[in-house]
Amino acid sequence: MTDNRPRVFSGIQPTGRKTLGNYSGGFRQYVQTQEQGDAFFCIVDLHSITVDYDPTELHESTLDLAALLFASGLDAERSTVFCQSHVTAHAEAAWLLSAVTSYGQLGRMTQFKDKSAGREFVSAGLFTYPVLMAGDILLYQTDLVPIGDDQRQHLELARDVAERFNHRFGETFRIPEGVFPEIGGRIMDLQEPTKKMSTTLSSEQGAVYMTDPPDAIRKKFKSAVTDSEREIRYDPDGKPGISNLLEIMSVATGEPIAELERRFAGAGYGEFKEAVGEAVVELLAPIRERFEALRSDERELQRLLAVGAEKARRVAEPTLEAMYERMGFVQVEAGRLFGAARPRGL
Ligand code: LTN
Repeated sequence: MTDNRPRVFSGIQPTGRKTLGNYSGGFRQYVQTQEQGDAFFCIVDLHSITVDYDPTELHESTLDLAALLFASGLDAERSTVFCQSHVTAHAEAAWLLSAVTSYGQLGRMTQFKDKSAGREFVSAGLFTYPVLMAGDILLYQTDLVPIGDDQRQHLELARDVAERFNHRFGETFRIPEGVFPEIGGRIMDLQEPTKKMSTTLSSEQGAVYMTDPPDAIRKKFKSAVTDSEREIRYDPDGKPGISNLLEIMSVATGEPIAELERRFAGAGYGEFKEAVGEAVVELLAPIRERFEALRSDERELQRLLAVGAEKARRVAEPTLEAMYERMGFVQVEAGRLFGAARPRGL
């Protein structure tokens, strides 16, 4: 049986506590796309070593993220959820693709410039990060990549790399397209609504975390910063605080913003903020419960990740094989073995 659904791939970094912004602009899309396509969600642990990190934290955050992805509704039967480091093809593809990646283009990546600015130590990995990401996407013959706006430039580089490879070595890769969230892609900080809600930059009160307990969520919305003009109307430039809350409420309940404006016309800010808080509690409480259950069952998490890795290898390996062959490497056996037992040196 052939599968004509589009192939979907996205990567998520196992670092930092995931916020409501990550849910709204990421996890929510993943769960939706799982219904529409043959979807792969990769915990990109190899990307996380490109900046200063702590091995114990990486270990814990990787399991946290896996549990959170399943808790948010990704289904191991329908989607492939796996760790990048479990599929060695990723690291190999990155090296091969570095041959068709321009040094100049890597130097123009705004994320690299931002993350390296003023640092005493900048790893080579931070510079080649987009090559690893291109490999992630291209190994799976991906059609669609759900990502945030901040990843546009990296996706563009992946497309350039694919085209250059295809041109130089023969048609090997599909050219992927980005899918960007229409609503909820920019959830703002509750205390500083002109700044994006961020794991690293937001204050504890400014960010809502996906695993915050209900009372913490209620408190954060109660103290959310609003605007001086007392009217509940969507106007991100003039009324960033209220607009952000409207957007959050729309994400949480699925109701269009226009409808919410009507529903809360004439309501006070206090009442509105409380309603938004309740909606978010309702959204996140079941996710948190599933997260706690799964996170405390490490054996089950490991099993799910092993299933994902095996499925991912079967899809990635043939692409990697074709890359080696077309680039002129000597093949010693028809086909290579799947999995950890595959000897490369023979
Ligand atoms: N760079 C991305 C994470 C990422 C990714 C990918 C996203 C790594 N590989 C492949 C989509 C496809 C980020 O920081 N959000």
